[in-house]
Amino acid sequence: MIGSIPVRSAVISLLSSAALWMPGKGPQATPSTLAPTSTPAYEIHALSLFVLSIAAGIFLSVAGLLTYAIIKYRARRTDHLSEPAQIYGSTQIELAWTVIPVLIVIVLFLTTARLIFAIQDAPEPESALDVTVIGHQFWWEFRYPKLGIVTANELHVPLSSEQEPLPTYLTLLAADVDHSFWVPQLAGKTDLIPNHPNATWINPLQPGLYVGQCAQFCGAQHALMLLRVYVDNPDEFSAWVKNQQQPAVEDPRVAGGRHLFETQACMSCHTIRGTAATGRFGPDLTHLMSRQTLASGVTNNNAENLRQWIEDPGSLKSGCLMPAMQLSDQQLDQVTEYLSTLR
Ligand code: HEC
Ligand SMILES: [Cu+2]
Repeated sequence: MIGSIPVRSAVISLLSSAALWMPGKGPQATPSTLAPTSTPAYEIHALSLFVLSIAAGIFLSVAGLLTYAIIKYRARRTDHLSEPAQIYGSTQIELAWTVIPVLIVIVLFLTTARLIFAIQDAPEPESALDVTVIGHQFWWEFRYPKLGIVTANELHVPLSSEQEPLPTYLTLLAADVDHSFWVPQLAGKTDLIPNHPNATWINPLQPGLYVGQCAQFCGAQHALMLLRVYVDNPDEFSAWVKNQQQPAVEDPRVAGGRHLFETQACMSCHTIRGTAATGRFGPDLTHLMSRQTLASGVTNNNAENLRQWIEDPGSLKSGCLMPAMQLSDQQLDQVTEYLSTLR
């Protein structure tokens, strides 16, 4: 029944999924390994297509031979019910189906190993940006040692290009348990392991927001440990850097909220540069309002959600490691107003 509707729609869906394998035009709303926009991701994508084509070749020849045998040797009314001739072994066939798969496995192994080493050993160019990524249950800390910036959950990096490469080199550390840094359009997964610094790099060639997430089960809220990477044009990036380097905004109108923050336990878990708060257990809040989301991407960053988060973090991210601080309504308003000034 070739050409009947089920067959036709199957062919169409095959073709449209083939279109998905085309390199992406830019950032995608859903993380995808099929739309790479950064050097290591391109190479991984090309390798995966190579592996897929070999697997498809194997599938087609096995399925083809199987179909041939099923049709050619199907039961017929004229069959005698006698046993077929019993043959023992064939050295040629046995050799062929041992040697060919071994060769295929060797090719797959060598091409994969070569790519892994090529990515890992890529020399870091002078122009590269260094960022230290620290995985915490259940949020990301980003430190830019040469720029004196500390931020959380939303990583900003400059746009790179073939002519002027501006890659970002990431040192990956963990504060507690294993995590895994994975932004599929930019690079392969790399784990963050306590006491074992790892490294990876990205070289994004198209601007925009790339999403990803922790890809290692690291505890109750592993699934809400989301990652956002903003690939900024040069002007945007230097404006962002300039703002992050400033100490926290001081607005006398919210002095009450600031006083509360500095006298509650908030200060022992969070840093706000220029205040008494120097805690490192939770995210740096010096420029909290420069982030678009709260608590590693669980919700939009606005006054309403911020207040709800401070009142009861578990209502947005149950099992997270920030306690509900039992503040009164008035205290909640004051602290929210204060944090809302930290642009
Ligand atoms: C015991 C340590 C601890 C205390 C005390 C604490 N926090 Fe947190 N806070 C955290 C942790 C951990 C996170 C990250 C949670 C997550 O994303 O899983 C966090 C996240 C936040 C965030 C979101 C930050 C971001 O980058 O999205 C805000 C805002 C915040 N805390 C405000 C406060 C305020 C205000 C207080 C005091 C009323 C407070 N915290 C007290 C540990 C703490
Ligand atoms: Cu994690």
